[in-house]
Amino acid sequence: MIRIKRDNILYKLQMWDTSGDIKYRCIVRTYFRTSNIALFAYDITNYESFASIKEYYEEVIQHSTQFPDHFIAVLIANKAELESQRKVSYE
Ligand SMILES: Nc1nc2c(ncn2[C@@H]2O[C@H](COP(=O)(O)OP(=O)(O)OP(=O)(O)O)[C@@H](O)[C@H]2O)c(=O)[nH]1
Ligand SMILES: [Mg+2]
Repeated sequence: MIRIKRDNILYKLQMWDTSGDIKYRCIVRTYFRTSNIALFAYDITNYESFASIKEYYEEVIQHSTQFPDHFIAVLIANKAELESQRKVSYE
């Protein structure tokens, strides 16, 4: 938990690193419900990891019932140093 105080308002930032594994799906859902932001990371050398983001995104949007109008989704391209093995184009 990170606490940030700005203009006399205290913001609490709490992060969860959840597993992409299907067997933890039900547990992971309980975190979506009260979250404001989701970070989706894929591996640039693994096209399947990129293609599967859509499914995760829809799952998160569907279950983020508390803040649906203010939800922020961020896409992260990981393993960026492995440019020579890239399988996901910039399109
Ligand atoms: N080359 C490279 N390898 C990375 C990078 N980030 C993670 N890895 C490697 O990728 C593999 C998988 O990383 P994890 O952090 O276990 O991936 P994850 O998505 O959190 O996996 P789960 O928690 O099981 O869903 C590991 O061997 C990491 O060392 C990166 O930026 N570059
Ligand atoms: Mg992990």
